[in-house]
Amino acid sequence: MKMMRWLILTVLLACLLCACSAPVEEPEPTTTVPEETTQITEPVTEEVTEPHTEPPVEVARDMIREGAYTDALDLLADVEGDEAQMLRLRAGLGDVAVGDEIAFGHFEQDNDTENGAEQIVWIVVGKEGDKALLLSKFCLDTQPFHSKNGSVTWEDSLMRSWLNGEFCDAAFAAAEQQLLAQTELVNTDNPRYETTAGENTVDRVFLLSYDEVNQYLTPSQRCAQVTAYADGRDCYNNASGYAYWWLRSPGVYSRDAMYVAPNGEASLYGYVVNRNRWAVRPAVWIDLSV
Ligand SMILES: [Ca+2]
Repeated sequence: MKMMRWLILTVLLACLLCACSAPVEEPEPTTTVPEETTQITEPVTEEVTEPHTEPPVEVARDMIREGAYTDALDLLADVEGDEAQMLRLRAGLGDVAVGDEIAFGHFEQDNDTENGAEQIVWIVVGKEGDKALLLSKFCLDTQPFHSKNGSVTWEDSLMRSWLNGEFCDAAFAAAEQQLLAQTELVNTDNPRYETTAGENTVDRVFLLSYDEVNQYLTPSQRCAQVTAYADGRDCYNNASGYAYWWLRSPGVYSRDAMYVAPNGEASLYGYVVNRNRWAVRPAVWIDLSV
């Protein structure tokens, strides 16, 4: 029995020693297993382009610049405002080429005021850059060049103030007037009699000068008939309806202004400025840029 206790004690001791000398196992490094996450990625959205919000007038302006006049007119059909109206007018003129006849503005012509004023027909007689020189196809009215017989130049003439005042307001609506270019007119002296033409002027509506007739008009374009309205106002015209129409250049004396006769010849001698049966054939430069 004593022997048995001894044996048990020995075994226990041995176990204890064994336990103490056993290498301490390093703890397994704890590896963190990443939780399986469902990554919520933002849905890839295509960059949404804004709907075309450029104002119609700006789109129409580009169309006109590219010559797409009909498209511009369609786009502007229901657009209100002065700018849209001006662009409609410009698009309505289309390609303006020398030799074309175009309708622009209104003036009484058939001598029937009850049906309103008729469209003015213009001949495109010149073009420089974005500007076109228009000359009325017909003699639209009769007016003296100046109110009284005396020395006068284009600058101070009644004709100039009538054309740029009463006539301009009657013939062109506000949007149409926006197309009229303020143009510096070169006023040259009479080449034969050296009568002074006075200072250059800046005008929207004017009479052609002698030099401009020679520069821009074909022989047939120099002959112009009167309208029924001008005829009704006692504007002189021959059996075929052709009139004498004033130029802004001075004649033989400073009390005279040049004119073009029914046969298309310009008179350097001119006629006294208060002559009241000579015709008015207005000219304008229009600005076609938008
Ligand atoms: Ca009428």
